[in-house]
Amino acid sequence: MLGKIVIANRGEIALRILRACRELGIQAVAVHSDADRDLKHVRLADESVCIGPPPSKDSYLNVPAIISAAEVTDSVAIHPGYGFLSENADFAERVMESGFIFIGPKPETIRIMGDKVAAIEAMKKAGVPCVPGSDGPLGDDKEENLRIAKKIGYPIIIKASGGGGGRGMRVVHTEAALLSSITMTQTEAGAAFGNSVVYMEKFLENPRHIEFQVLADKHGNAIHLGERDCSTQRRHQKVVEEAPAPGITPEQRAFMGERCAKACTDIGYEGAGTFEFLYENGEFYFIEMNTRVQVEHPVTEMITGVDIVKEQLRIAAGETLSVSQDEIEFRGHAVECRLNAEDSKTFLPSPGKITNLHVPGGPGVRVETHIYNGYVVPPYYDSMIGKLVTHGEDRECAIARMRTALNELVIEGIRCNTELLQDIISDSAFQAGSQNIHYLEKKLGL
Ligand code: MV4
Repeated sequence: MLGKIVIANRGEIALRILRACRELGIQAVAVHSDADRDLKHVRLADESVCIGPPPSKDSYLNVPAIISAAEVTDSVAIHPGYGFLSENADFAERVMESGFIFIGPKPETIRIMGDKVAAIEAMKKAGVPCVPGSDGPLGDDKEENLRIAKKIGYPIIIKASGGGGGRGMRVVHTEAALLSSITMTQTEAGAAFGNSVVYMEKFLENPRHIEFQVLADKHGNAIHLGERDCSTQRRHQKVVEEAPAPGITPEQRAFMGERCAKACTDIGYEGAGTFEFLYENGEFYFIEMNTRVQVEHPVTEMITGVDIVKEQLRIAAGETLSVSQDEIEFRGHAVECRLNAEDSKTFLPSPGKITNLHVPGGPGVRVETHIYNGYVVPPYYDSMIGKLVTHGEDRECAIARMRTALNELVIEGIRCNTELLQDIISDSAFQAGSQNIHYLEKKLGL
């Protein structure tokens, strides 16, 4: 097993990674900004190193500072968590060149998945179903682009190859708007991502966002852990996630899961990963792959019993996966609510001191948070302060437990989005499991 690792992240995921280290007997180094001296995992870690002033660009994105921290503490590996440097291929490369293990896929794999045109091409080749589209980058031939769009059929969507997660996209409804839309998306993409390559896809009007979790080791073994439905989102920020996805049959799960696992072996994938799909009219269409552990990984852990972060650590250490596909059973249903330090109605961030905290409990309730009574939520970072996860024998039970858990939750001193979450969980449309990617924004009247 790994001797000592650096946790290059903050908040709840840093604590989650620390707990996995504890279970595996791995020593853990917390790296933190000046604003994060009082983080729970910093207190609990074996060692801690301050890597810079509060702004992320000077601390959690400060590559030399993070690598120095690994050097001075005699660490052997770096876990990037999610966000920050987790999907930065150059960072992964620098980590390896400095003699450390990057806990994640190979830099080349991260680079391919960061280039959406390359990712789609790799997935098509591996037999993963993709959205009908331009089969590669758009060129400058106007007639050709008009012909491609006509063949796909309007509406179409133009996406930046360097984008992803909702950045750099434009929907086009008519032929008249196509050429100027391509030019505008190329210009914006060049400015935002330093890459003006764009591609075209059929625009799906009312899809669900369903993603498959995979694990792959360095010995050619790859498995899937089923899917999650992450359709309940606002401005590309997920709010509630669940596993399994309502209405997906065991046959669909096995078929798509096996496609994803096979794609992993085909491309030599190593680590935990997520295949993102749009799901409409009974069909899955691949859009992107995430090469990191995701915020919503706990719902998958709850229904499979597999500890995804421990698997990441084992894979990085060169071990084989601790479970085979035959051993994976899907049990019950899990729901996750993201707790954000923000106003339920205005969504304005609400940093500050937590003056009173009561966390829920009981059967099937899991709380993933770094906050504690007296903790001051700093204003510099993402507003997510934790996650409430419930599990039950079926979806109704998981939802009932979530309602109770949200009711029990008391966070005073700052605003939290608890009311919004109660509203969603109590909504008949959500309870029916019929949510698509437009559900929440429509409900909020946006
Ligand atoms: C799409 C789409 C409809 N059709 N692609 C947005 C985030 C990025 N990951 C891909 N996105 C979309 N791609 C086609 N061909 C609609 C979206 C989309 C979306 C996707 C997932 C979750 C939330 C979303 C919200 C708006 C648009």
